[in-house]
Order: sequence, then structure tokens, then C-alpha cells
Amino acid sequence: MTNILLIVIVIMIFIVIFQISKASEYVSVLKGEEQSRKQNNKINAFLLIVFLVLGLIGCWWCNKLYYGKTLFVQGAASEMGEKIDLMLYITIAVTGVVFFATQILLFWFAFKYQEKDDRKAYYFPHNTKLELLWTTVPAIFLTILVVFGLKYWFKMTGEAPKNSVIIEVTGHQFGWEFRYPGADKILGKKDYRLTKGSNSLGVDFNDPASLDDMHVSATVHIPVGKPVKFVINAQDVIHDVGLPHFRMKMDAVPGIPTTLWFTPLYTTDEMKVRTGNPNFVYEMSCDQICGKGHFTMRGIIVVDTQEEYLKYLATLEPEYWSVFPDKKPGALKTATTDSTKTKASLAAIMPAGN
Ligand SMILES: [Cu+2]
Repeated sequence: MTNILLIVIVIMIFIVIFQISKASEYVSVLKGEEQSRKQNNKINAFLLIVFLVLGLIGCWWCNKLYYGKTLFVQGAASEMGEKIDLMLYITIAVTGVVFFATQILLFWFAFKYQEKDDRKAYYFPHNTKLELLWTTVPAIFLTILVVFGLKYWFKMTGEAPKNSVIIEVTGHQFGWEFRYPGADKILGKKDYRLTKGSNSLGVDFNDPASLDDMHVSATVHIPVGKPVKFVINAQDVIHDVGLPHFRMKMDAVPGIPTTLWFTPLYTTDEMKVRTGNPNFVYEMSCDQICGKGHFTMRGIIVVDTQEEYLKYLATLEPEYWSVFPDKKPGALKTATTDSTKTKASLAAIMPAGN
């Protein structure tokens, strides 16, 4: 109903504009060409000032309406994200000054220097000094901004700190899979030809490093205050790991692993307090349109304290056991003790894997 109403309003506006232009045509015939041109110039000059004022009010109003709904307000949740926010603020400040100065001058000049009988236009075709100035100044500013951007880009995609938590992220139509490297901190090899049945990631279990790797779907836990490195893959088409709260994103490309690393500043619980939203979660979106289920690719990142994180890891079991249930120690022997099950049973399965 609202849509039909909107369409009717738009059509009415077009009809009104059409009628006004037709009427002014008749007026110009009556008054004579010269006089009507002068009058049209006056109206146009006035309309340009109206456009300027309404445009500026529109800018202010949009900002007022939407700023509170952006993720800017709650601040970045990673160390790198704070630097990226600062860079964005500087960019907005510089381009904002230029935007307001040029737009106000553009419309004001069009109004002030409108056609008048006692004034002749000044012929001003070229000025080398001015050309140089307005080419080099923006070029220098943009170069500075680009250099800062590149610096952070090389940092977030470059070598992660030695103590980083490494997690593999795999995108597929339509969801995210995560793999923890286990106690050896090495992700086992993969081969897409091994992707079948319950081995949905194509992990090569002949690689001893694979045996303690743990696979979870959709939700991933990471520790606060520690660098976290994502090793990113895709299984079918290009996806993109979007981490808006951390101000990070990176393409997930089939066959070409990509990486990014960041240090989360606040746990999920701390963010619930900071945002005043008891339902707050760190979201991971797919930032690359990848098919009809693209919108459902919502991953959740839980930022834990160090203790909570270790506790969580202890609840996970190696993927090896779910792919080869008969290799699970409990399946061969009688029950293992709960708290040390991962370590004890890993020792048991290592020789079997070799
Ligand atoms: Cu996707």
C-alpha cells in the first residue's frame, strides 16, 4: 500500500513539473525570449541557493538520524581497528572540509554572479599556478592517506606475532567452519580431494599435525587481549570474512589461503556493558555476494577471557575422532577420565595416525 502511494506521489510530482515547464513556455512566448531568459536565470540562481541550503540541512539530518546506528559509536573492538577508525576520521575531516568549501562556493558563486545588465563576464580561461596548486595539494594529501592505509594493510595481512592464536576459517555456500590447530599449534594439511562424508574440510589425517585439530561450525571462541590470526579459505566460490566490530575484512578465495590478524580489546561480556545491549554478539558476515543464501552466512565470534577460552578449548574433541569414530579411545578402551581426556587420548591416537 505504502509503495503504491509512493509511486502515485512520484507520478504527481512529475506531472506538476511538466505542467510548470509548459506554463513557463507559454509565458516566454507572451513576454518575448530575452525577458523570459532573464527571469529564468533569476529563478535558477534562487533555486541553486535553495538546493545548497536544503542539501546542507539534508547532510546534517542524515548524520543525526544514522550516526547512532553505525558501529562508529561503540568504537573499534580491536587494536588495529582503533587505528583504522582514526584513519577514517582523518579522511572524513579532510574530505569534509573540501566538500563543504567547494559546494558552498559552487552554489554561492552561481547565485552571486548571475546575469546582470550592468556586468560583463570576466574571461578567465587558464592559470598555471592555480592548476598546479589544486593538483598537487590533493595529490599530497591523498598520498599521505594511501600510505597510512597501506601501512596498516601490510600489518594486518603480514606476519602475525609469534604468540598468536591461529584459527582456520573456511567459507562455503552457505556458512563458516573453524579449525583449531590443537596442542601442537599446527594446522594439519588439507587436500580438497579428501573432502567426503564427515571429513567436510578435506583434512589429511595422514599428517600427524591433523590429529589434534578441532573443527567447529558457525561460532568460534577467541581469547581477549591476544593476537588472533585467521587463515582463510573457501570451498566453492569467493566469500569474504567481514568482522565489522574489529574493522577487519578479507576475501576467502578457493585455492588461495589469505590471512589477517587482530587483537580483540573487549570480551563479549564487556561489549554487552559497553554497548548497553545485553544481546550483543560479535558478528562475522560474508562481505562478498556468493549466492542465494549469502545473507545467511552469519558467523558468531565469542571473545572470552583467557580462562574461559582455555575451558572452552578443553570441551572440544579432535575432529579425527568424529571422522574415524573407531579411533576414539573410548571406543576401543573403557572410559577415559574427563579433564585430561584430550591429552591422554591424543597420546593414544598419535601412533595410529602414523
Ligand atoms: Cu559467502
